[in-house]
Amino acid sequence: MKLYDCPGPPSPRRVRIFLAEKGVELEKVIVNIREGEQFNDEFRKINPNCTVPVLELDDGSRISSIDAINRYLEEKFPEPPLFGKSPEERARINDSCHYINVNGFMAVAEALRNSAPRLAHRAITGPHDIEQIAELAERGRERVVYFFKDMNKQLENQEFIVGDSYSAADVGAMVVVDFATGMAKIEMPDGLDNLKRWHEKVAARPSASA
Ligand SMILES: N[C@@H](CCC(=O)N[C@@H](CS)C(=O)NCC(=O)O)C(=O)O
Repeated sequence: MKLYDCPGPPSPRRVRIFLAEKGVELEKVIVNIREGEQFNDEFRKINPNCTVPVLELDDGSRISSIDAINRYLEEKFPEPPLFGKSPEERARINDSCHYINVNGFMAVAEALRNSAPRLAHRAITGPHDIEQIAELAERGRERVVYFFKDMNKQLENQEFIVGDSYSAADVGAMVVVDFATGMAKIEMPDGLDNLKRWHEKVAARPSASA
């Protein structure tokens, strides 16, 4: 197996943290997306959608959606389980991962990609140029604040995003919070004490620096 990776952006980080939690090291190929290497002819053959990460399997096939990559890694390296130990837990974690992708990750991407000058004409990842819309950046910022508040409420009576064990949902939510407060410069509102407590705890895990 081989991972096409790039240090910095949130999506490859979700896979690196997942691997670190499993204690697995993979061969890596760095694709520097700040230098535009995702658009090279060579990389387009690997992923026509021009995004990282990409996991190349031993049979030569490649997958590029984070949840598909992490679920495949879970099957290959089941310990420690990060998608739950029962069909019910797995369903709740998958449900949460979907929510985090749609309402967390996509909201931060909407805010950042519709406003950052370096992403002009690049409002959506992929091979096609798509223009920025300033109103979408504003809407994205509002959605991120709702996401913070929703996660804070979810963490009211539980230690982790889904129940009492660390899971793929915590990996996804932590990366979204860091993406929002870091690259997108969207501050976490005051008073979200559950979210802050949870973030301090998950960010202190050694895997967070992967
Ligand atoms: N396919 C991934 C998303 C991958 C993605 O959006 N990667 C970003 C980095 S975080 C990328 O490669 N961006 C390339 C670009 O901005 O042109 C998923 O399942 O959500």
